Amino acid sequence: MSERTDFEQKLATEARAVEALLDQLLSSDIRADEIARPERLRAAMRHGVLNGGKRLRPFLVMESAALFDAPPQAALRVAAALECIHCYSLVHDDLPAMDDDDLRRGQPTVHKAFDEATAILAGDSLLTYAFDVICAPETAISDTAKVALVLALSRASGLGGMAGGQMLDIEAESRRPDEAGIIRLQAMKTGALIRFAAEAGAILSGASDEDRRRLRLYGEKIGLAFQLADDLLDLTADAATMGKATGKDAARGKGTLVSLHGEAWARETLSNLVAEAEALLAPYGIRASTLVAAARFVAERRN
Ligand code: GRG
Repeated sequence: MSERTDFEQKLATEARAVEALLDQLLSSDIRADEIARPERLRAAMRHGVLNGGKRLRPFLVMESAALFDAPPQAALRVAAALECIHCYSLVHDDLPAMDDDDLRRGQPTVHKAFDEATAILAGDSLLTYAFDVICAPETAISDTAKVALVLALSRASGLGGMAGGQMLDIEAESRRPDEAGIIRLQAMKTGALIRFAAEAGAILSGASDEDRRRLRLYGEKIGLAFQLADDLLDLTADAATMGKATGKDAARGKGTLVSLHGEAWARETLSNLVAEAEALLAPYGIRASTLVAAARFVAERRN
C-alpha cells in the first residue's frame, strides 16, 4: 500500500476521532455554569463544524503531541478546540459582509442554512468554546500547559494572527500589497493556525524550547505550502471538487504569490518547502514520518 494511502487512512481515522468528540462537545448536555444551550444556535454550530472537512489542523495537533508522548486524550481535546476556531473562521468568512459564499464543504453555508445573525452567533460561540474546551477539567494536562496553549492560540487567532490577516486581506482588495505584504497577510490569515497546530504538541507535553522552535518552524513551512496549494487550487480546481466557489481571487484581482510568479514557480517552491519541513524534523527520525507525510499531503492536496 502506498505511503499516500496509509497517510490518508490515518488522517481519516483521526478525523473520525475528533468528530466524535466534537459531536459530544456540541450535544444538548448543559455543562457546569452554563444556563441553557439554545437549540437553534447549537444546531447552527453543529452545521458549521460537523459537515466534513479534512480535519488537517486537528491531525497536526495529535501527531505533534504523539511525537512528544503527550497524553492522547488531552491532545484530542486541544485538536477539537482548534477545529472549533477554524470552523468559526469559515462560518464568518462565508458571511455576506466578508466573502459572501453559499457553499462550504459541499453544503449550504451556515447563514444560508440558518440566517446571518445565527451564523454570527455560531461563530462567536465556537470561538469562545475553544478556550472552554482547553481549560475544562476534562483536559488532563497541567494548568501551566493550559495557559501556554491558550496564550499561543489567542495570539494565532486574533489581532496579530488570523483575524488580523483577514483584515489585511479585505484591505488588499483596494490597496494591493507587494510581495512582502502578501506573504505577511497569508502567514496571519492561514498560517498562524497551522503553525499553532504544529507547535501545540510540544506545548502540551512541556517539550524543550528547541523542540517547540522546530515544530513552530515546521508549521510555518507547511502553512506557507498550504496557502500556495490553496492559491493553485483556486486557479485550477472546480467548485464541485473543492466544495466551495473557486476562481474568486482572480475575479477580484486579488494578488497571490501564484499570480505574481506563476504556477511553475509555485510548484517548485512547494517541493522546496516540503524538503525544508522534512529537514526540520530530521532529528526525530522515523518517529516524525507521519508529520513528514503531512507536509507532502498539504503541498499535493487536491481539495
Ligand atoms: C473571519 C476571522 C475570520 C477569518 C477568516 C480562514 C479564513 C480567515 C478565511 C478562509 C478563506 C480561505 C478559503 C482561506 C484559504 C485557506 C483556508 C483556510 C482554506 C480552508 O481550510 P481547509 O482546506 O478546509 O483546511 P476544511 O474544509 O478541510 O477544513
